[in-house]
Amino acid sequence: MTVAVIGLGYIGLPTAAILATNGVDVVGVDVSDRHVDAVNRGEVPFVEPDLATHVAGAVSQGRLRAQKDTPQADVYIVAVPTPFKDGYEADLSYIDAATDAIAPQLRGGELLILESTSPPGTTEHMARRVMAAREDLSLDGSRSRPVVHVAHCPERVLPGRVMIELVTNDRIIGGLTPEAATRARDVYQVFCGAQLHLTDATTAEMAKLTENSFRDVNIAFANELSVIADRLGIDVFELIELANKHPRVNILQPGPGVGGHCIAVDPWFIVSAVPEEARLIRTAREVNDGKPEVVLRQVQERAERFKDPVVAALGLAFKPDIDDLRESPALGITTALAERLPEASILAVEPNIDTLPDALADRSNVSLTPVDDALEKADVVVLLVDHKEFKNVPRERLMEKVLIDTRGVWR
Ligand code: SAJ
Repeated sequence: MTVAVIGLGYIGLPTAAILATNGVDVVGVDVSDRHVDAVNRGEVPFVEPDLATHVAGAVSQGRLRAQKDTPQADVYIVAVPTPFKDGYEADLSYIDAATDAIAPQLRGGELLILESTSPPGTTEHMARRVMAAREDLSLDGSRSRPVVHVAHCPERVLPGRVMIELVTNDRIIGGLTPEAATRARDVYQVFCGAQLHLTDATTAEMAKLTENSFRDVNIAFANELSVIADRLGIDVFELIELANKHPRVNILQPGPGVGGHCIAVDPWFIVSAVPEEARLIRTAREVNDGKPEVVLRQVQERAERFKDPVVAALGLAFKPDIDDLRESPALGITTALAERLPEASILAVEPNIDTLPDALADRSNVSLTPVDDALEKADVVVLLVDHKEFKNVPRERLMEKVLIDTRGVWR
């Protein structure tokens, strides 16, 4: 079996590597020279624990190579981005480009798996595109034409734990036909030690979007509680801790907003598909997207009590103990503080990076500062990310500071 993995990003490369280290011949395809060259050297172009060992091993065994052209293969796994187009609709152009490159390579008998998180109906859209390009083929053997099997198997691994969760997470496999689902199961069985659940393609697409929407709605509940608790003058973290003592209550944690490229994005694909019906999911998105403004106002209001205030913003990443700043509410809040408080010095503390991102680098009132210095100098301290370095700060260092702890780590 030869597998071509299209897109060597956060999901495609780990999938390619784990197939290869389990004895499958894998060709990785990517539009980026940097990614292709790095993989062929046995290197990884981004940070993910244990991935580098898998890639280096697979390349040195001759099981994994990367290139820019789409080859002939028995199985194609498409793992390309699905960002927003205008508004909140998904941009399917990367999926379309991958599909158009695969279509001419097909001979009949191949399996085409879409892994990218996608709005309902995308797998069918992809199959229709293949059929439009290749009228000599079919999806089910009709009119005696050779079959191309098409399935959707969404990724559900947590960044930072990808190499573990690829093996330990159950997977949902949706076939356009039952045979497509069965064939896809055989592929994932190569490396996945958990259960593989078969269904149709649209249910699989919705399952993925539903998982992330569930988390988003539950974080929105916690974020709304944080605003309510503030108004009532009580501690939201204590409130949630106490409510969670009930055997059937399990509230998530509030924060400065929801970041990353999954939970803040995927629910909109449901809202765009069924805007009338998806009322709670839309509201949850709005609540979470509104939380950075709540934090900003709290900081602004307190900083304005000082002349030339020094504000320490602890954390820029979208979640703890990673260097990923994409869609990060902490980064957004720090940038807006620099803009709204031109007289203030903003000390940005992010132990996981060496240089400030572009959004902050040009601002004369922002500097990347070690945590100790920032705590020494600051009048106002806003904790935005629960990095381990901040949890360990001795409490006496925080005395006489104005504190805004959005994650409840210093309670
Ligand atoms: N967050 C809170 N409060 C919480 C939990 C999270 O404010 O109680 C915030 C985080 O700080 C962060 C955001 O939510 O800003 C998202 O972080 P996360 O750790 O919940 O999730 P992601 O985006 O890293 O990964 C999610 C996972 N989905 C679910 O847990 C349902 C992962 O399994 C998916 O594979 C991934 O999205 C994806 O690629 O879709």
